[in-house]
Amino acid sequence: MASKSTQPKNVIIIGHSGMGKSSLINMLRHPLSVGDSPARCSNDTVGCTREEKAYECNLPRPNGQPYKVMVHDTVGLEEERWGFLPASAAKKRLKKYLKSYVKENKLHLLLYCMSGQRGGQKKAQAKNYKEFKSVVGNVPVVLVITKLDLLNYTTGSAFLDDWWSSKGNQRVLQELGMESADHICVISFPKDNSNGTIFDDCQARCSDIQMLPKSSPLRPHRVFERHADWVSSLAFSPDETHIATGSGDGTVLIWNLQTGAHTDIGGHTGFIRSVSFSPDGQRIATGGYDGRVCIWDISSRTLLFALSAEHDSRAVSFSPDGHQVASVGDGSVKIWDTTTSSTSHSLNDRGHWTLAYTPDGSMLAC
Ligand SMILES: Nc1nc2c(ncn2[C@@H]2O[C@H](COP(=O)(O)OP(=O)(O)OP(=O)(O)O)[C@@H](O)[C@H]2O)c(=O)[nH]1
Ligand SMILES: [Mg+2]
Repeated sequence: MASKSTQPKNVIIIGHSGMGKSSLINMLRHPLSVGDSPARCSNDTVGCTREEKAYECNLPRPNGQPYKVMVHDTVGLEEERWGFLPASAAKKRLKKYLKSYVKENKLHLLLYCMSGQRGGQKKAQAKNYKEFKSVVGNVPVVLVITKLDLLNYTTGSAFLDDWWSSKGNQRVLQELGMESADHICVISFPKDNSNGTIFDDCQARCSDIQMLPKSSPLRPHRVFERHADWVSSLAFSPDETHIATGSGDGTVLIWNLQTGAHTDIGGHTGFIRSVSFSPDGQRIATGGYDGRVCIWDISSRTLLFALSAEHDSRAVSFSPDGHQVASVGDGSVKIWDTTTSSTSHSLNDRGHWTLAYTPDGSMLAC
């Protein structure tokens, strides 16, 4: 049985040189664990970060349990002419780096870092932004606006959001095509680099960034399209490698989550309302509006039993030990023995729409 993925999520930070990408990483990793060194930051106009590097961040969850995220620092774009990497080379290098993660489906969030101070650079930013957004496809991109302390606003953290909304920057960025899944305005000084009250207020922003990898919009991992009618039921296989779908078109398909390939295992003469894997993942039970509950052997695609439910089956479920299958529908509840296919329990009752076994299989709720 395949185990659940425990791989940490990957967040990659990109942006023009000197925008505060490395500083942002230091902020996220504060306080550093003993033996860890911070990402190198510099005021120097020569690009500071010279190679990509992933930093492990243990970000807090609302429930207090930290979760691990790999935050990747990258080389800066558009260094001045005295930088160490020409703009086109930096772009090429960064695209290659991003593609290697996108290809493996291992990029979860892209942070595009830009300074709120340099108003005149928005067009250049927009050009790069759109280019990189197209490289990452449907991975969510979040804009991180840094260096807002350098603007002549009054103190207090409220001015950070002010930059985005009241100052009209959101509209300008949108007009330039910089659509993002979210945005965040920060001062990205490392925490031990005190900058008075503004800085203290703005440290709170750190937690907003920390939450981004968790709260970013859902995106489809894979889209499966084949059924000729709606998908009316679905279930993951116990080892999480396959998904079964039942449809209004009467077919049951089993999809390989990795490759996207599907197997048609058969079906019903009408709407399929429910599918359930056996605990060992070898069989699948299906319930349909043709009044049948079917048990299929998945690897050989054979119908093991077609059981007469005497109701339009609305929900089916294997028991946790796999020895029983239960079905509910209009007017009755039925339970069969899955080795003999004989009815082990039957109850005429009002109609039911759903059912569930307790984990030890001793009770059935419907
Ligand atoms: N005033 C101010 N300075 C900042 C802020 N964030 C970063 N800096 C400073 O800006 C300089 C550049 O920051 P880095 O984090 O090295 O920038 P970078 O984007 O990693 O730069 P490259 O590695 O060259 O691409 C450093 O001196 C930082 O201390 C901020 O929010 N406000
Ligand atoms: Mg850097």
